[in-house]
Amino acid sequence: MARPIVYGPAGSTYVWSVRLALAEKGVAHDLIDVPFGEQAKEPQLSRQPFGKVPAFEHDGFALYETQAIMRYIDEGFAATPLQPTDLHEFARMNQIMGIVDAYAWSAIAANIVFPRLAAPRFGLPVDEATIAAAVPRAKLCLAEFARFMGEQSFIANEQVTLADLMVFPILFYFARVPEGQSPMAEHPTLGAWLRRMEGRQSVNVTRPSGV
Ligand SMILES: N[C@@H](CCC(=O)N[C@@H](CS)C(=O)NCC(=O)O)C(=O)O
Repeated sequence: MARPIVYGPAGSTYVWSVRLALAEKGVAHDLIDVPFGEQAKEPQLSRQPFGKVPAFEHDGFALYETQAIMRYIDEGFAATPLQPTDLHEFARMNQIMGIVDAYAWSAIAANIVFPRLAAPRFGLPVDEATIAAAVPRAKLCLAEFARFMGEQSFIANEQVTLADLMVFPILFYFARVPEGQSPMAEHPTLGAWLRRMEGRQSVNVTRPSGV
């Protein structure tokens, strides 16, 4: 069986989530970089017609949309399942993944982390107004993640699920920008979870260089 291929930059939160799912399943993969600014151009546009990363390929089967890719990986490869069998935990995992797509990625990754951390590296101005406007929603996302996690070890239940792998890259970066410091401190259980996640082998082998 061929190694899966992930297309996208290692630093992208969604790319990282896909690679974490592969690493959690113990599946070696190839990463083909799509540098910033190239995602809406060929050849990436043929892989992901909406001009985003990641795209994925396995045994000639092409797929895009992070949630679909992560579910493919979990269903398609052996090793410990990353989706709970308990109905309520399964639903909670799905809900959290939906929150990432609908609210957390845009508030935290696109509107705070990107302008604060990445824009200066690309010679772009830091959009302070966008950052400030996104903070309340970012805080709400954290409050909800902390509420769902409660006293559990991971966000949807006692084991790592796809929800943890989607939330992790976003909070990893958020904890590293000034706007993330006090919201993260308000939720010590999230800080402890972040440290637990950072200790996992899957994180170590996929961690983007320079972060
Ligand atoms: N719905 C897509 C979203 C992917 C996405 O937004 N990726 C970001 C990088 S983390 C991206 O490609 N941004 C570039 C852009 O919006 O132009 C998925 O789930 O894969």
